[in-house]
Amino acid sequence: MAADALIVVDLQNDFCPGGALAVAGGDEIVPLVNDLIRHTEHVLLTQDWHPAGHSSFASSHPGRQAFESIDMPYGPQTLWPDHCIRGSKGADFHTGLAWSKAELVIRKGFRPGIDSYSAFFENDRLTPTGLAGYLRERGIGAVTLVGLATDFCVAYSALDAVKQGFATTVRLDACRAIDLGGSLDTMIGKMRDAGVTLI
Ligand code: VGL
Ligand code: ZN
Repeated sequence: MAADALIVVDLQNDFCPGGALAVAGGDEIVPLVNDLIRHTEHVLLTQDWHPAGHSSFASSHPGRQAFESIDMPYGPQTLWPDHCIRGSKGADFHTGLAWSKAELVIRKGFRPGIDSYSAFFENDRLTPTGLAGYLRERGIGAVTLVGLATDFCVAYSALDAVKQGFATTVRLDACRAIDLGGSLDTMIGKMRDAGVTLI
């Protein structure tokens, strides 16, 4: 029988209160996520992992502000405050997260010219991270996603997981959203339409 995996998305200091791109209540989910980790055999983590000067940072585009959208060669891209710079404190997992059980940490967003919300494909929607192949080789057929942020990295990961043929669940009670211009409602609708199980 195919196994299940829990994927904890970007539960990093910069997405928690006090961080560079804080998600409201981001730290509140840590106890529940730890509970899910305890009760799941296969645990994977994702880690947003940008080089300094990354193209998704507003600071890399003179005259542009964070949370504006720009056109990149691969399509529209929201600009963000500098965050999750690889090796920095902000890129570390939240100190309360019981991450040691994780069998894999998948890092994303490390190519200077492409952002990556999804744990499966970067924002050009073509460059794979290798996660789908890893899950298939491990015999994992179903994934449950939790973490930050609901309407960006969790949602893009969930939509790609379904497309890649994995039975996909998002535990909304163990996620928190950025909610930029209605993005939470939009992405919840997209996940529901795509066949993601929302709990
Ligand atoms: C994320 C914006 C930029 C996320 C990552 O984890 O949802 N959002 N980088
Ligand atoms: Zn990022």
